[in-house]
Amino acid sequence: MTDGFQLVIEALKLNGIDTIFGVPGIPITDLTRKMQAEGMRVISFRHEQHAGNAAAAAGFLTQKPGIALTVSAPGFLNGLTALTNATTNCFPMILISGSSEREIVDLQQGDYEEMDQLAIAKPLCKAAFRVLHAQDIGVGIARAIRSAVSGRPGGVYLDLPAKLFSQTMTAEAGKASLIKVVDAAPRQLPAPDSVQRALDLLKGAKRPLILLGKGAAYAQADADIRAFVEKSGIPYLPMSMAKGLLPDTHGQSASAARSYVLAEADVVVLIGARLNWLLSHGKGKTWGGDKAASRQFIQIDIAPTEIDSNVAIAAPLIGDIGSCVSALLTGMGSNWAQPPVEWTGSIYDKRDKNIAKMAETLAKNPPVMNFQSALNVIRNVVKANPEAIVVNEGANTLDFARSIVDMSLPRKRLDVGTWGIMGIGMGFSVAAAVVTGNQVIAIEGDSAFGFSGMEVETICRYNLPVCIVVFNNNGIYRGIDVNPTGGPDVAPTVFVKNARYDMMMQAFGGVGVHATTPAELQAGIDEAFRSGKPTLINAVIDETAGTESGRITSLNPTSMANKK
Ligand code: ADP
Ligand code: TPW
Ligand code: MG
Repeated sequence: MTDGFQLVIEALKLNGIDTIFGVPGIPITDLTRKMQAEGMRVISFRHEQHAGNAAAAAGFLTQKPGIALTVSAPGFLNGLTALTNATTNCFPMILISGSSEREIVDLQQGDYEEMDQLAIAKPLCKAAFRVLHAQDIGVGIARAIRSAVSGRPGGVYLDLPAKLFSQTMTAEAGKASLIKVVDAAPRQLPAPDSVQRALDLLKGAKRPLILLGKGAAYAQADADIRAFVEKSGIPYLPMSMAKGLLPDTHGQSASAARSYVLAEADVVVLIGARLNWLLSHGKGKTWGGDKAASRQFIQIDIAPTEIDSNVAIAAPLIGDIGSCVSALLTGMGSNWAQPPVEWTGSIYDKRDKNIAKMAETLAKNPPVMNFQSALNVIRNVVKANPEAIVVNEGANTLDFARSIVDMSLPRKRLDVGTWGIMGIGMGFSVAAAVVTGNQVIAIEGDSAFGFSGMEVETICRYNLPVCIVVFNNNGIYRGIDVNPTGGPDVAPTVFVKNARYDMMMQAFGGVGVHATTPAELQAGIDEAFRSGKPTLINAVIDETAGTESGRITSLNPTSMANKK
């Protein structure tokens, strides 16, 4: 005989899923034990949100759905933020939650952790399923996997009621009920006429630009994307998680001339990037105001309904990025004309000037460490260790790190993504270390770190090669706000002064370093990378240095009102 526990495990293993991230408790404690006994890697967290974030990052890095496992109602809700964030970012993951007795939940008779989880999850993820009978576990898991990774990837909820796990059936029937998913994310070839339309438009461009988004990083079509950029000779801009798809030092990178190219380009090729708020919706001042009217877009995306979501798209190219880019490459033939040098030359001039200016700033060593002098250290470490995975969250800490720390390999940068969400830091770090085995460096604002800080115990428990650098400026954005009433409470953005985050790490046997100079920071990171030991460096940053909301202060309601 076999039972629900066993069938869930076998269905996952049959589909190549060997790692799960979760928090045990009724009704899934035994499931986690049995998973471990069956050779799966079970990474147990302190809070479900971080297990969920780990699953999402694992999904992004591997193209296989990351699995998060939680208990009912509160555990499920704790995981839901991560599930929804994954869906928003197009990362494939499956949140599996145990649930209470259907009969009691539906009559609202007050069961242990009672909640209609399926109904709550449905509008917040890509797909949601519940399995009531052991013989349907195979189908449930197959549907969850397909939903997560096919088309536009996203988060899937799978509801497994407590009763399911103890249901039994013959081992033979159980085995026969499982499904090994064939071709879970089928290639989607673009229509030949849409390829031609895109090439015709691109051919006539005087000031073309390529924008690479995290969809392009996810697609793992690295060689073709690089070939397309290089063969076309078109300058490109990476969105933050597309950094490293081509090395940031690449001759065609327009990153350091971003505002110029966005305002001036006449034809823009979007590859796995949406025209959402991060790209000012494709219009307005960022896009050159009036010039926006004559600009034309080519958009490569797997989701047809993304097209025209913000501005008109002249040449949509629907398919998976690998197939679309390879079709463009073929269609370009062997003597594709390079873009006018007036355009590329003006970009590279501006870029080189800005890079020289930045180099001067980075070389300064102000008496109190600031974002630039600290990040200069990390920039050099990442340059020397291109395989290291950078996790990054915060406001100023995020914005400065994104522009200062160059990436040179694909999928080595994980950050706050489409929502600008705080709290991904430790979950993403754990997943990056577990899934790749590479050294991880988490560049964390002190506020950002706090959202998942308890997971340092998880990092120590599994002895993961994670080096966390907390940019400690005593608060959210800065540490200098004051309470205007003069009352005893500090301002809402201010934290305990001179906090010692490094001591949190020491509490769990990890290495804690207190760094007030770039040299101390350098020594701490060097040792962390050398030893691979869990390390937290409390980097003391000038508390006056940051700006409100980092670079997105214009989105604050007060600034919006002032602009009117
Ligand atoms: P960024 O934030 O980096 O600009 P977005 O998350 O806004 O990127 O956009 C990613 C886009 O990539 C989404 O519209 C998604 O549908 C698309 N996408 C994801 N994977 C693929 C793929 N394999 N092929 C084509 N498009 C993809
Ligand atoms: C889930 C709002 C955006 S950035 C930030 C908060 C609270 C912290 C900024 O301070 P930090 O960085 O990390 O110290 P720095 O370098 O500027 O001092 N809750 C969630 N997500 C978001 N985005 C917020 C709140 C926010
Ligand atoms: Mg801060």
